[in-house]
Amino acid sequence: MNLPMQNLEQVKTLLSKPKKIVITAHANPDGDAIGSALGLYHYLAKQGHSVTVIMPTEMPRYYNWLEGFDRIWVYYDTRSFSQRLLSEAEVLFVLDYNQPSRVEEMADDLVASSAYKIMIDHHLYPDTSFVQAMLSETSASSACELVYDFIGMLGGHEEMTLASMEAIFVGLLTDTGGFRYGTSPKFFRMVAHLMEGGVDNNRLNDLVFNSYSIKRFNLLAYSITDCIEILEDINTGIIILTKEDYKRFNIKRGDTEGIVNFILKIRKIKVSAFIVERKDVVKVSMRSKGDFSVQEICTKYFGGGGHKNASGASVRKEGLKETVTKLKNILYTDYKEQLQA
Ligand SMILES: [Mn+2]
Repeated sequence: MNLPMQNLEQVKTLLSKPKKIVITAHANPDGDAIGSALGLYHYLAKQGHSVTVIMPTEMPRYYNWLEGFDRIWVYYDTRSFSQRLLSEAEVLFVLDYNQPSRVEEMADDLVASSAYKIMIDHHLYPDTSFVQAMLSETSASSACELVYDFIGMLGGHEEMTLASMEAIFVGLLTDTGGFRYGTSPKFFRMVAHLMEGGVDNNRLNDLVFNSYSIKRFNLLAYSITDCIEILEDINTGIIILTKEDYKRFNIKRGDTEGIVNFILKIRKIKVSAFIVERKDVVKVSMRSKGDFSVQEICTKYFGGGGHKNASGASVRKEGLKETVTKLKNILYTDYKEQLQA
């Protein structure tokens, strides 16, 4: 099954000759952002294009085994070089995000680039004003699934290299929590094709899920022991980390990825929140089970966004304590019945 893509014919014509291409994904890149970027990178490079990947902010080191990881530029560290790449690009990919604000300080240079911009994403409410072509499907498991579909639309499934397939497999693994959420028969057909192409599911599972550093493991243990508050009456769990925790554990971007999911392992818990205090921002990430939409809460009350069962927001107005209190008030006032049902 091929999803419809806006302006596909235009994109095909454009990519029929070698182009200068820049691939971008969202700030604080996760497995899906990195996987979709590298999956597409390896495919397009093999087609003869000159391709570079730029991430807005620091990359979590635990994906450094992926082929091409060391060739990714971080805008934050290489600003003038990245600016030049963005302005000279003829084609620019927007992967796993759909608003310029999701690339933080890179947003102005991204929007200003005269490149033909192609969005491939699975989040709600795409901003269509800054792209010329779009493959946006909220029912897709991941941006990686859509990049796989996109490569198929270009007729390239049989030409994918193992490096490309492995990168895409990583995003499929991480955005579905190890093939548990958001899957479909079509999803598993894609998994089957990637495995037939040589992807080792066991090896990648270990690399992705069983590869905590001791520091990260200790931080997880501390978070779920000392920093958790369980609101049993509304089936909600909240983990809160302060600036001091960040210093004490020398927490780097990526170290906290996935902690919010652990709260959902508790029976009956419907909603989890992970709230951390950083330099001048409080970050909220939320998860939910079933029909409860944390996307509604993050969008309506905290100016964030995401998916129904996985959303987040950056809060700049309120501090850590105020944010926690605000969230509890919202849950008890507007959602109590739904959470107790
Ligand atoms: Mn994603």
